[in-house]
Order: sequence, then C-alpha cells, then structure tokens
Amino acid sequence: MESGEKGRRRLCRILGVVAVLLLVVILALVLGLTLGQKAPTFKATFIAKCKAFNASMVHEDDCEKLWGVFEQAYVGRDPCEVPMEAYDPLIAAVPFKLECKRMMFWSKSKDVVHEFTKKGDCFLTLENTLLGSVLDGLTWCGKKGSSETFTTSCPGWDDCVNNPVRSFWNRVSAAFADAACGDVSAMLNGSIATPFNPTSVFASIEVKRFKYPRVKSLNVVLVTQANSVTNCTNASLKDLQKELDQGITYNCKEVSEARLEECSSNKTIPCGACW
Ligand code: DVN
Repeated sequence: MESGEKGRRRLCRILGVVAVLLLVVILALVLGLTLGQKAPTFKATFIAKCKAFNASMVHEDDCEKLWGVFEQAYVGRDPCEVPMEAYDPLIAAVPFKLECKRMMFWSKSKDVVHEFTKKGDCFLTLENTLLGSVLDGLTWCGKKGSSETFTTSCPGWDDCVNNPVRSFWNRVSAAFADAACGDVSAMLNGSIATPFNPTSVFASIEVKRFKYPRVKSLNVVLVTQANSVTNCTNASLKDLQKELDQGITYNCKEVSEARLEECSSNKTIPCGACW
C-alpha cells in the first residue's frame, strides 16, 4: 500500500511542477505579446481618425498632407509658445463649410451635446467636423530642438495660454464661429450657476464672432435636470444677450436632459422639433 501512496504523491508533485511551468510559459507569452504591441503613435492615431471620418470625403493622401500641415504648428517649439495663429495654415487647408441653421455650439455640456448630435443628421458641433473629430480627446506637444510629437508631460489647459492643445481649440473654435450662419444654436448647462461663463471658449471666442446679418439668431438650449439651479432668467444669460452683435435675435429654451435623450432615441421626432 505504502509504495502505492508514495507513487501517488510523486505523481502529484510532477503534475504540480508541470502546471507551474505551463503557467509561467503562458504568462511569458501574454507579456511578450502585450509589450510587443506598441501603442500606436500620435501620427498613426491622427491618420486613422482622419481616414475614418466620412471616408467618401477624405482621400488617402489627404490625411498624410493634413498631418504635415498640423504638426508644423507646434513641432520643434517650446510648448508654451504656440499661439493660436500657428494653426492658421491648418484652417486654410480645411476650411469649414457654411452650415446655416445646423450649427450647435456648447459650453460645459460636452457629453450631453454630443449624445444629442451623434446621429449627425440634425445639428453639427465642432467635434462633428473633420478637425474637431480627429483631435477631440487627444493631447500633444513638441519640444525645442526635437522633431517629435509628445503625448505626455505636455502643458495642461491652464498651465500656459499658448499651449498646442488650447491654441488648437481656440483657433478651430474661432473658424467654426466665423462659419456660423442663419439660426445658430448653443447648448448650455442649466445645472451650474453661470451657464454663460466669460472665460469659456464659447464666450471669449465664439460669441464674439457671431456677426449680423450672417448670423440671424442665437437659440440657447439650457439643459435642465431635476436639480437644476438656473433657468433662462439667469444673470449670465442676460450678459450673453448684451454681448450679441446688434441685429441678432436671442431665444432661450429650458429643455430637460430626459427630453434630449428622448429626441435622440425617437427617430419619429423630426430635426428641430425637440424643443
Ligand atoms: O462651442 C464649443 C465648441 O465649439 C468648442 O470648440 O468650444 C466650445 C466649448 O468650449 P467652452 O465654452 O470652453 O466649454 P468648456 O466645457 O468649458 O470646455 C470645452 C472643452 O475645452 C473641455 O471639454 C475641455 O476639453 P476636454 O478636456 O473635455 O477634452 C477643454 N477645457 C476647457 N477648459 C478647460 C479644459 N480642459 C482642461 N482644463 C480647463 N480649464
């Protein structure tokens, strides 16, 4: 009996060693595969997002050319010395099409506005355009004496005004506002005390570029929730009205987030009939 017992124990020990060895081999393989797959470079991400944008409108080599125009704005420069004008050649290369009545601006409402416009067949935000969609959510910068694009240790939004990301959004926002025409919409946040914040891009850059008679009206959609603290009588919205170019008609509508969600999901509600 004993020798049988010893045999079983020896077999268990051998099986245990084999299982550990197998585990080590599998772990090594997974680690090798993971480390071997380098994260795509910023350029590769840029090109892929550019090509993915409405493929019928963007051709293969357009994206390569666009990359060259884009990177010249910041590569080799101090990342706190990239003014918004550095992106002028990029705007010239991809001018915004006039989209009268469809343009939707926003402020402090990024998630809800893009949830609402993601169908793309009604309103158009900057992030639904080629440049806005390619660069949305990305971080980049250059460095003096280097031809590389960095995506880490870049200055944050507030670290310095003339950083590559903030200057890009300021420049494309200005161009997007310059292309606004007809009845313009703006989705603002009814859950904050100052829906029209003077330091925001919408206030400091975009509203200032709405010029009558190119822009006929500004329709504010104030997104409300159960805990909303503001409504269309809010003081900052009165400031917005004062800022508007003479001749532009101002409207404000309080619309619940639930209603916006209903309009997004219910295809029978026609465009512009949500509020
Ligand atoms: O009309 C829109 C749109 O056209 C856009 O181009 O500008 C308008 C929105 O800008 P906004 O009025 O300044 O609104 P927000 O919500 O204050 O800021 C918009 C975005 O700018 C934020 O979503 C931030 O981008 P992110 O981080 O979500 O990719 C960025 N931003 C603004 N202030 C920032 C900041 N990021 C970090 N720190 C800050 N202080």
